[in-house]
Amino acid sequence: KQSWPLVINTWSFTNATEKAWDILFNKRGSALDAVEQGCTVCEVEQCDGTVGYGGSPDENGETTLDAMIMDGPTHDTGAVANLRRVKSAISVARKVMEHTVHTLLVGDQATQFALSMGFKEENLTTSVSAALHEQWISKSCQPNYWKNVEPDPTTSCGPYRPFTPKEKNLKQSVRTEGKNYNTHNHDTIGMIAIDEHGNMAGGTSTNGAIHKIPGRVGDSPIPGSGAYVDQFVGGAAATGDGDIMMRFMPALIAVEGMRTGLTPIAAAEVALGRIAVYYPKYMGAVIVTNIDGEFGAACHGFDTFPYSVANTALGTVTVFSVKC
Ligand code: SD4
Repeated sequence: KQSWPLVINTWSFTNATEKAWDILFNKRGSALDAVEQGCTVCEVEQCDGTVGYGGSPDENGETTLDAMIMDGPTHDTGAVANLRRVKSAISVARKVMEHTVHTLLVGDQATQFALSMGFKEENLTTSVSAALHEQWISKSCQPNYWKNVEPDPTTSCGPYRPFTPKEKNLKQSVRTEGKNYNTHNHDTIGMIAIDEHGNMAGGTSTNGAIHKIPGRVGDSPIPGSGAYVDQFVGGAAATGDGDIMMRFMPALIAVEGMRTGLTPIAAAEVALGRIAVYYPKYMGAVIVTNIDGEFGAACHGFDTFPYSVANTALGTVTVFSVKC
């Protein structure tokens, strides 16, 4: 039995879900519009400080944005990574999809494209992101090195310099052994929608990882990693430690799991389980729906993962949560 329309997104970003649901149900709009406008709500609200402007400053203190959108019926996809000085990342991604033959534009050139499409150039720094950057810079790691003391891998401090192999291992041990993982840097919005015609779309929007090396791109704008939809099977979207997750394309794996007959929940678990083989303590989550509108989620490396859903059976936006 089919349950259309439906929207599901990561975390309890219920205003985003609400917006998407209003488009799908009240306005009988398209899945693409629902995903774009739903994620836009989070860009405007700066959901958890990890979507939109004014969050996750890079080591230069700048906020840059990653986003993508994928259309089920055509498999058309648009994405931007490291988008600078433009707030509406997912809308720019949609323009890439609809007005170019490309899939992914990055950095300043993505900005130039956005400006050519009529988007406004704005400073994405706020007093909050400036303070985050200031705090980080002031906690320099350097004295530890001079005294030949191992840096605490869980301390985030700047400025960066290239890690030695030993330091890199120490850093990586956060993902393999799980020391004090920073739980508050992993709140990308990823959304999948199915409209009343059964058309599916998926998308993501994030400001990425805090204190990243400028130029770093996460999983969110990468098709198959941040999100993936197959009109004949289902869709999935991910959130979490993108530097690790993008090596495993969990959104694609979840959809392929459903193709082989797995339930959405089982497919989500398989996708995340692949990553845990290598990085037992990484943090991440996926939301999944099949094309019939059966949905579920899985998470790894933290306590509970809330996600938001609306469909006709629920009648309203409902927050579910899954134990990791
Ligand atoms: C990233 N997946 O860029 C994102 C992080 C995230 O809020 O979920 N952040 O790695």
